[in-house]
Amino acid sequence: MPGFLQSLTKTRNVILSRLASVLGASKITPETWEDLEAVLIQADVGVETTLEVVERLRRRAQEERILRADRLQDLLAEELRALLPDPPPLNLGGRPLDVVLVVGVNGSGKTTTIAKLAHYYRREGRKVLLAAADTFRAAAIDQLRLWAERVGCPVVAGPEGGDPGAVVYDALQAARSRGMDMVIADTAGRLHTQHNLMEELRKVHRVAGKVVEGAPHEVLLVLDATTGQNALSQALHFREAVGVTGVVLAKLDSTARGGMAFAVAHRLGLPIRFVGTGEGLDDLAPFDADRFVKGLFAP
Ligand SMILES: Nc1nc2c(ncn2[C@@H]2O[C@H](COP(=O)(O)OP(=O)(O)OP(=O)(O)O)[C@@H](O)[C@H]2O)c(=O)[nH]1
Ligand SMILES: [Mg+2]
Repeated sequence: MPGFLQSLTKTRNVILSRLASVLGASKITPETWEDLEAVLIQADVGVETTLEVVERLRRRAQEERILRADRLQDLLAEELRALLPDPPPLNLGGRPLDVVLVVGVNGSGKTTTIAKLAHYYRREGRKVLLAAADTFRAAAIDQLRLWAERVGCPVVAGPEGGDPGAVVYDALQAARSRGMDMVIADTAGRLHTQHNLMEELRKVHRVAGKVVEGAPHEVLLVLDATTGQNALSQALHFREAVGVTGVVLAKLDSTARGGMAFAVAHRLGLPIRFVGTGEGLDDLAPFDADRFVKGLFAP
């Protein structure tokens, strides 16, 4: 999937250009560590995670008697890779109806991601139905309908301003009676500080569980990668409110802050499942930790 490596271009450019000067052929000095910290922080790995990584690297260099800075790049790649644990497979498949709830703040990329996911799973032979549970604006419902037309899958929507729980309820019933095997539900963007909206999300979650056992089987939080570290506190709150099971990192192609993936995985303990690599239907790639880390250092 060329899109995946390509989407790392901006982040890679920040890391590589600076890393080249830090890890030249010179001897390791105390400044090497400081400079390395600066590179990682600039790529939005986050201060805490950066300090941890560089400290581990420093210790390893000492133990393994590494004196030259140019030998650090491989070690750095190993330490970064270790921040991305390999998660179990997505909790999808093996049941009559899978339910995926998609959540996130305003404009993070939810609706676009849902269209991409529907396209992705339809190609895998799944029968996907979309639930337009973002009832906030009529435009949101129209946007999902337009995407669904392009993807070629049905949508269940309710009236503008209606109850999103009711939309999800109807969508799940419809999916059953129409023999669909996957429902992906769009939700309105909300801030974690909007308590009533977070409560509404909990309700949608509960409704899904009443209609289909164990639903939602995945709750995907769409984070806008261009917001870097700011996405972390959002993620914490969504995780608390609705038990997020995984992250989609949207807009990875538009940012040099791709390092935030490490902080998300490491500090939140949430697996990154997909990355958004552009605005089109095909611009979604399953997250691959090995390729992600390698892709940071070489195109
Ligand atoms: N470059 C790029 N743009 C993206 C990606 N994903 C989404 N976008 C763009 O981000 C903008 C917002 O996307 P939406 O899908 O409408 O976001 P949303 O979270 O549904 O927004 P609300 O429903 O208003 O909360 C759109 O212009 C998308 O084209 C991506 O992976 N890469
Ligand atoms: Mg939307």
